[in-house]
Amino acid sequence: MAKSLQEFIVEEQRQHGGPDISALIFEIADSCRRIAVAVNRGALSGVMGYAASENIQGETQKKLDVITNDIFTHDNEITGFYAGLASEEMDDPYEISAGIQRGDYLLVYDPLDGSSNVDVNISVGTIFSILKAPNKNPAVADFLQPGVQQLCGGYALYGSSTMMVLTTGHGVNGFTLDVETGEFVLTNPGMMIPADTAEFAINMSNRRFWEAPVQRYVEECVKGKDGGREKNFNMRWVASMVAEVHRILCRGGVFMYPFDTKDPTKAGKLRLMYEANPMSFIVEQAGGVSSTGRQRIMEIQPNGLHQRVPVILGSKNEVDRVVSYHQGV
Ligand code: AHM
Ligand code: MG
Repeated sequence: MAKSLQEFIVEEQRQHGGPDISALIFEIADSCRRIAVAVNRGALSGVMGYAASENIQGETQKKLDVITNDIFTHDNEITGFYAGLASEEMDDPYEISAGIQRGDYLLVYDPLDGSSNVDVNISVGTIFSILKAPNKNPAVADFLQPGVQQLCGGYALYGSSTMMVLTTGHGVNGFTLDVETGEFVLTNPGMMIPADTAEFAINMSNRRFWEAPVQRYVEECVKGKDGGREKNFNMRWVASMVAEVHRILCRGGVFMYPFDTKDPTKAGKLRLMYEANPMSFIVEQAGGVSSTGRQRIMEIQPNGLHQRVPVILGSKNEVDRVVSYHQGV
């Protein structure tokens, strides 16, 4: 009989010890199950389109961004496990309401990643990261921990099926939601990213804004055997990081949202705390590599909750190649 998420996490905890975050993971999974329902109902709920608000990054929020943020925030707040919560969709950390017990952990999340895809019925996801809280009344600075300090990184993918993929530092495991029982079931144990790949993912429309090392790498991939590479490459771009990382976990690949000069005030598009760190934890635990091109992402000391970083992750040998092109540049 296939193992449920609950059974698996309890066993993993028993085997490896460390802080017991099993109950935190169950609640997150349950919240993602509820978000899956909201996402799957799609246009039936009348929640397609834009809300009349912008998030801290000046991006117009989709109605579902707001709804999923409310679900995830509320569900996890009331557990009493957290001293504070921080979301891509909220300017400042969310303060646990008076009357709710404050716990020992911090939760940071992007409740609906890839939300530009939601109106066109393409996969989206939730990304989350659990950190230890240094105190019960955390300030912004308490959230700014490098990715190596994460206790758990994970995502839920709302695709043709709903999946939950996570790591607590002991490998990466994937669970599929059985919609009939409401349970996540272990379907992809010990996920590993092959070291070699012939598939890359990047938003090619930004090409003129990239730095020379990424220009060089992508140029080589496009030329393939006609341009000095030993193989020809295929390209994919879903515009949902969760779907992109999931594909790479299933069959290898390299995903890049690199440094670009499109907006000189930003170093890239993706956010360190909500997107880059949890995904880097997963990718590294699956044998892959995750870098800005110049630095291991999980070693970056964050300087702000909504900080953006360049992201190059996936199959080891290809990411190593892109990183080597950055040397001395
Ligand atoms: P979001 O969190 O506002 O949805 O933005 C993050 C998403 C990633 O999932 C994806 O990799 C990227 O933005 C897509 O960007 P682009 O619109 O340039 O293709
Ligand atoms: Mg988002």
